[in-house]
Amino acid sequence: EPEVPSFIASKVSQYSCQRKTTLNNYNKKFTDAFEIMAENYEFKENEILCLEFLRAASVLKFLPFPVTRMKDIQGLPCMGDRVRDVIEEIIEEGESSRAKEVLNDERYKSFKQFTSVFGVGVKTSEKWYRMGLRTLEEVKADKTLKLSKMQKAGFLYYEDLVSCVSKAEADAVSLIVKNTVCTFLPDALVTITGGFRRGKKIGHDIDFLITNPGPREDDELLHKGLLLYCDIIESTFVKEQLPSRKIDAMDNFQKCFAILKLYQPRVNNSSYNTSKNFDMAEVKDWKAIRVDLVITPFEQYAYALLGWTGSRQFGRDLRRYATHEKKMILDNHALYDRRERIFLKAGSEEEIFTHLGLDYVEPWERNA
Ligand code: DCP
Ligand code: MG
Repeated sequence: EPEVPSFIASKVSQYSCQRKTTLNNYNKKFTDAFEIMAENYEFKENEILCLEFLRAASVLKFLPFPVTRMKDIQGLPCMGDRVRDVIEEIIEEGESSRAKEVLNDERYKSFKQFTSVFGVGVKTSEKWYRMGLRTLEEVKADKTLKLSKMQKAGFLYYEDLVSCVSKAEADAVSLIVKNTVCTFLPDALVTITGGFRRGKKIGHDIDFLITNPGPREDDELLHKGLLLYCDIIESTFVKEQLPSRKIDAMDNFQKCFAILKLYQPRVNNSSYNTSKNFDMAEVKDWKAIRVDLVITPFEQYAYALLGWTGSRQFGRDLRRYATHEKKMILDNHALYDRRERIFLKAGSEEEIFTHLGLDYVEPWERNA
């Protein structure tokens, strides 16, 4: 049988930061089911079971072959009973009845719709669901609801925002952001992070990291025009503050969850569009695109880049590894060595891996 000879299940690390995970997933059948289970637990705010399924998904994404028998997962980490039950059923039946139940569950379906709106998270969904609301149409029709500025923008540009961002759109936006930033800060470094840096061809948003070498003059950058919608979060980072221990820590950088207006060349379908009566004004020639802009001090750039490149699971495991294997605390700003009681400086991602005693993992190998 075509088994990869160098693959030894018992040597697979429980930490995804010690594995190389490309976008080449041989076990999508399984990982899709796990991600549905995980999302349902997230909606129920059951972090433990959510992480159990996300970790299992991440292990199967790393496997260099498709799982076809229970023997294939023998010795692998993160394969608890709940996970094994789902795998077994998919092997035998071709699909998971539990994942299917979730997809048909009323609460899950409502939360899935609600959280697809920019600015709506689990907390808001919970509130709407308790009020008896079930669909986005019902939410929109309820005039007693007080929507935040972010949620109003989310509904206004909903269709554009749920349609994913392509690599081509990311490249176009990248040029605009770079040009705009450089007119204010000529020496600034602008880097695409998130899924696109990991080689993904589509994403739900485009993440940028902006830093300015030399003296800090970037505070005003986000306050100058460029954006359709912009929610600026001021930096709350205080010098010498210890890294956060939270598993999904929100960082303290100045950042902006924005919606950008991307003008697109109109698709010119000459047989229809040349009509004299064709009203050009009615054709929307732009698309709303979600963009995260994160401004980082130059000394923290490497940590911010590592954190914002993700994947989320890769970041969680880096922090868990730092805490449990190295007695260090890692977040998007810094790495603190608790034994030595010092902050470890890093000018590149490679140096952070070295501080942690880890082999370097390339961005496209962080799709855990
Ligand atoms: N991130 C972070 N802190 C936050 C938000 C995100 O460290 N407060 C990190 C984890 C993510 C990365 O930034 O991996 C980018 O976040 P996204 O939610 O945009 O995730 P991706 O870019 O990986 O996926 P998508 O294609 O859905 O945008
Ligand atoms: Mg992203």
